Amino acid sequence: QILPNSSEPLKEVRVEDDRTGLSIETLKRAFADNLFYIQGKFPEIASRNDFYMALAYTVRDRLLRRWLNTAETYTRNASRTVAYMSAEFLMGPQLGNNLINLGIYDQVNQAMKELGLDLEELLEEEEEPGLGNGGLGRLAACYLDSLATLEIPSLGYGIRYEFGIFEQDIKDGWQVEITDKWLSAGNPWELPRPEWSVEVKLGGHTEMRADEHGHFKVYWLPDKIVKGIPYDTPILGYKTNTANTLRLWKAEAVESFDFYAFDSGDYLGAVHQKTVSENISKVLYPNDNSAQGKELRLAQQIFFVSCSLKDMTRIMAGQNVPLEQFADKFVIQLNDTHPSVAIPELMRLLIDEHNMTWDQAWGITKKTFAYTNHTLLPEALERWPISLFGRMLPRHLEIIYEINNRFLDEVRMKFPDDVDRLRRMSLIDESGERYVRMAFLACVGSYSINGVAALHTELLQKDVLHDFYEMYPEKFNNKTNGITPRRFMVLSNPRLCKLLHSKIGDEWVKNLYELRKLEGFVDDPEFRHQWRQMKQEIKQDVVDYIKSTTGINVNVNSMFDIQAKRFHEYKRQHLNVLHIITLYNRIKANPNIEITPRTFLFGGKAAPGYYMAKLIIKLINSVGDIVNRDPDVRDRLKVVFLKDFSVKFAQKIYPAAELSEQISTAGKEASGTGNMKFALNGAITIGTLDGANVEILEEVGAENFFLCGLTTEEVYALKAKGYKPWEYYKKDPELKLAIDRIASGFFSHGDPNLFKPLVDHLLGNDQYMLMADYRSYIDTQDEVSQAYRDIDRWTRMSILNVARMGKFSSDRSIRDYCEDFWKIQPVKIDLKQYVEATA
Ligand code: Z2T
Repeated sequence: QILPNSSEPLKEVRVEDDRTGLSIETLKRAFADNLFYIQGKFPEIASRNDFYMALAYTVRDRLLRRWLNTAETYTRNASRTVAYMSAEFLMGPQLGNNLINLGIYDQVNQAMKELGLDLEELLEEEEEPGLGNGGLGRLAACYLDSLATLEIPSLGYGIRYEFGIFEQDIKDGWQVEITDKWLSAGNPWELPRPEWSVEVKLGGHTEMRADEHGHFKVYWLPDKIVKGIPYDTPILGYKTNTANTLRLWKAEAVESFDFYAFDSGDYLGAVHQKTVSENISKVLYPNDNSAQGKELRLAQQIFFVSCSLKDMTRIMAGQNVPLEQFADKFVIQLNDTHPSVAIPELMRLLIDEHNMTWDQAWGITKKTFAYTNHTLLPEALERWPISLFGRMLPRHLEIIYEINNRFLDEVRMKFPDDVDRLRRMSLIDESGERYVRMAFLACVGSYSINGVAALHTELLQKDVLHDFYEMYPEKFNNKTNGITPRRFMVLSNPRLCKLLHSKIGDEWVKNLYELRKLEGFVDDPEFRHQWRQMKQEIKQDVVDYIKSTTGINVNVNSMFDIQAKRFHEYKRQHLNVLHIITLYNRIKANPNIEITPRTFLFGGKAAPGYYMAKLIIKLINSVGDIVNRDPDVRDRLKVVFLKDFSVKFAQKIYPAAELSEQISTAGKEASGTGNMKFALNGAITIGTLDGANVEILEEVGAENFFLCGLTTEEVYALKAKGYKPWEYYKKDPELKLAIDRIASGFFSHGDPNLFKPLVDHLLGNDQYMLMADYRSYIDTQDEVSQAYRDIDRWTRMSILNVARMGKFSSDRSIRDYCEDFWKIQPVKIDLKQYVEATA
């Protein structure tokens, strides 16, 4: 009997697989299964982390089919692929983003509710992989999201740091660093792929030897070998079948070390070697926009670059693509110079290990690499002392010398009799101690060189890379940065999304220019009311959060004025502080003065070795201690330092912002991307004409942007004619009083020494020209205060900022890269096909 007869009850029919099904019932069953079989817990004793892990595995199961299908399709088609090489990927928490991109947020939310769990709480539980410092690392993460959403075959290559960016605590107003242990509770999002491990050589020397045919060849005899193990994380596209891969390398000792040790009896020595090898992927260097020149950092760079290039040759072999076609199969995007040692490494692979001629190898190399520059700051341009470089990478140094010889011949040909130009452009800096100039190497070895905002690219061409622009004008192009609206709107700002949904639908998630349709509602008073209501609710959440984490009472009706970014003098958080002190001084002079209530929120980390940045953090907290307590202030001003700014935290804070502080010295911030995240969430910018601010202003219109400060040309001109910060101080009584208050010890329990280094900098050379920009900044802030009092005007500005942010989607950036010089087309992933083929 096959069919049940009518007297038997019907058996439950499972049409969905527990690992793929999306119905609420199936999700619940899968969750229970994972809690039991993976976490090994009964619900009664499960911790919140167990629940998080069970849910993470439930979601991972649901994306594996996409992931394997994507890999299979790319392999079958031998698709042209972008390899995005970056020392940093600041991914942020994965669970929420995967729910959004899979389109199952609401189902999972409901399933958890029915199990008596709160999805929000489970999302909170995730330790984010903080494998980046700031903008550069987060940009890489946004680009991976857009690449997958646009269905572009791509691989992210980087380092699986055991310790990411440090956790920040504040003690007595000072930053204290705590090591980040993001892996301690396990990482459900990665799959180790030990079968694809590779070995990397380091140190030693080179020798010329004849091969069996009597041809002379260079042999590199390293004194150390480390193993790289790839760990893969799936990168889902938004509502597509595509799941690309982020492949991060972990360093381990090669097994053979132990055998050598037993042979020689030096067991402890071998164990020590093991530690040395594993150190390579141990910790992220915590500097944003400054190069440290440390040996271990160079080891990290060659390590991940060499692993990745070998991985790419393995992939090609698997697809029967000959190495001669390397540049057709892959384009390698260098995220700054951190991976630029890939240029001599690819040359070495092709020549030494695959017997190509120099010209053949160089032809391929020059067609493979594209270089993105992210900074104009001289201290952030990487240079490696020749001695250090040659000790670790003797063969690469030889190759760089050869590249340089041929390059300088080219320069000589194009610009005869220009000795000074040769000296300026040489890949080797010989002005004192000799260095390899990595940005120059990247320029020579790439077919494309791009800046990250229009102004930045212009300044690269005029200034930092001017000689290279004259040499290779055709290589230069601009690719203005962008941000992913999936994480920084759909996931982080559900209230705003709901309101948008009711007016303009959801098309904007994949085509951000659709936000323009909002302009049609700006004159609708009911809509403006809803907009304000929404902002108020978000602000209230943040007020509650601040109360519970810091104990500080924040007035929800005050303007939320936020500066959240890495601490650096060029970003001028201390200019913001001078404004706070100025308002405070006005109150002290006249306690009944009319003042627009403001809450000043700061977030961000300082590099552990950057003394001045840490002192600025201390200053903010010290000013806050006074301002927040002074009864004369009557709660009209509040200063809050939100510690441990991270992607997770950023997602909470951007939606609540009303004023976005983007006040770097003109010509210093390459682009900025926080500026875009704030504006997309309805904050209005007060900013200088720097980085992408210029383009934000252009998009939103001058009437919806508060512009202040000198232009880049004015900064240059003022420096050229001789800048005297002291004069500004003397002439502006409000400025003088603000500085004097700091200098006198007013904010430091009477200690005039605490902030002396800061004051001396400002009145001495003031490299970043705070004194010159102070008056313009304060006057503009006074306009901001005025504008805020006109609720309707402010709301319109806020709506129009959101409506006009279309350009700043990372989808637009990635499309530009694809069309302009990657020359890669989307590849559709068909899920059904594979299921049938394997059934
Ligand atoms: C970084 O985050 C940035 C530039 C760097 O230059 C290094 C780091 Cl770690 C070497 C930032 C820029 O400061 C910022 O303006 C830009 O928006 C971001 O990279 C992404 O391009």
